[in-house]
Amino acid sequence: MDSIAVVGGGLVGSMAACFLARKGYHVDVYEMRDDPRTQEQVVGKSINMALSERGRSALRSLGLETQILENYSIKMFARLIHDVSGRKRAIPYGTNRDQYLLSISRRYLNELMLTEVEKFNNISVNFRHKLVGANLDEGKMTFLLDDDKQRQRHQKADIIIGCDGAFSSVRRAMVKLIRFNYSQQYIEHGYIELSIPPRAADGQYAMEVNYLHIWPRGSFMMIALPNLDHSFTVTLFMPFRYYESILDRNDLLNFFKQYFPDSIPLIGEEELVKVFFANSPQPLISIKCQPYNYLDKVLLMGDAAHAMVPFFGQGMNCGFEDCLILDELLTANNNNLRKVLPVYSDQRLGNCHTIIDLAMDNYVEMRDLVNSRTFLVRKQLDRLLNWVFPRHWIPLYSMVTFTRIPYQQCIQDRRWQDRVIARCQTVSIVTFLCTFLYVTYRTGKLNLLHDHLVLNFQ
Ligand code: FAD
Ligand code: EGU
Repeated sequence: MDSIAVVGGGLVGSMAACFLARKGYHVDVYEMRDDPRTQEQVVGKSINMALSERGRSALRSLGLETQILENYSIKMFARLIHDVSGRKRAIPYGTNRDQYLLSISRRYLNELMLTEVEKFNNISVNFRHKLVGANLDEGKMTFLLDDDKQRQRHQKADIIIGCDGAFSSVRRAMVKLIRFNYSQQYIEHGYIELSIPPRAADGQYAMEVNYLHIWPRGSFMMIALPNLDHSFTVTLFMPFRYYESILDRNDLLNFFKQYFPDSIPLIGEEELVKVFFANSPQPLISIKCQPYNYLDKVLLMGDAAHAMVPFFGQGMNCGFEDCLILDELLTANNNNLRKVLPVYSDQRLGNCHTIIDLAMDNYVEMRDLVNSRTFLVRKQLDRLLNWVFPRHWIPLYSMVTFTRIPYQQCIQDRRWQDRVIARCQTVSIVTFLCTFLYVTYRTGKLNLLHDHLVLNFQ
């Protein structure tokens, strides 16, 4: 059987390794960082994230869903929108309590996956291995072991799976070999993570727990997800030029007093100032590439294949679904991975490009309309129609978040819904105008109109 190298032991790499090992393949995982379980705090990436159906179904397939659901995540049944005056409004994700997102710690999930990886005796994990070069035709890889000593290690595999994130080295090696398409886009916004600690008085959550908290402010926004330790992780998304205009403690506190006043006592003035100025805003990038395979030798999965902006909460979910789809294709193709690679790429490309676009649409929508009426009206209209036609009218975010309907099909359904709404609008406007004209004509209030019509008909 072919030997497999998985480059990147993040969320998607460790999950891919489990699925492939379950099929009987021997898998070597190479991860440039140290084992997170031996470390104090993992810096950088967001601390908690929203897990939904696509990610859950992959975890379910590995038998990991139940423990996450019961012990290691927090259900978020609705968004809780905070306005500038501190008023809060809930908009549920579903019509009853059956639809919710799970807030889960990135670190916990990563450690859970690595512990799962270790249960397979046909997987070996190599930490502190940074891929620095590869000959993809021969399956040869060069790893940097120790940053100081420049120690290198050469390894070989029949098939290489690149799960090494948005700045993938495996992907870089593919660019030169085939007609590889690539595009990337940094958005104007960067993010900073803050924290709302448990309430000092009783150690309880300082805000309503089972919600995704949102502070939409038009050109920028803040969101907060609950953690198991009774804290919340708050993420501020804002254009870089705004960050650049906040230079000192005064600027920052004035800014928060103006736009997020209710959050100041929750975060704590001192902590807010400390954390804000100790961290620089992180960029957000969206990446599309094509194809995902190199012949029958290499495959890109997760962010390495499709980095997206986080405004649909789908990056990890999509990466987990990648693993499940590869597994399903293997089952359907006699577990012949070489044969499956190009099939996977063809099948997955359109769907991934669609969710990358949808995430960017949400970014634009968030930037331009979250505050405005149209967004809320459409959300409520969707809810109403979904309540009336639960099986036939599923809002776009529901299809994306709570089903495994391929992303491409989700937007086809959405286009159909948009057409229905547009037609209803036309019909109601026309009906309204006709009624208006008829009534004014009959009541004779508009004699001018009467005369005009009579004259014209004679
Ligand atoms: P990564 O998590 O980036 O892992 C890649 C791994 O490869 C890392 O461990 C890295 O050390 C390793 N690596 C990199 N280069 C090399 C190399 N050369 N050699 C060896 N190893 C290497 N998604 C959701 O589904 N829900 C959310 O709520 C959500 N919120 C988000 C919020 C923010 C602010 C951001 C930025 C992202 C969010 N995402 C969310 C997206 C999610 O974080 C990513 O989609 C997910 O982490 C991708 O996993 P990955 O394993 O493909 O890549
Ligand atoms: C951003 C950062 C709320 C986790 C889009 C909703 C997100 C998440 C939304 C992050 C928003 C925005 C949707 C889901 C989800 C909402 C969604 C965004 C999880 C339109 C940890 N977004 N996110 N839309 O509807 O469909 O609640 O970092 F703030 S889950 Cl920007 Cl459904």
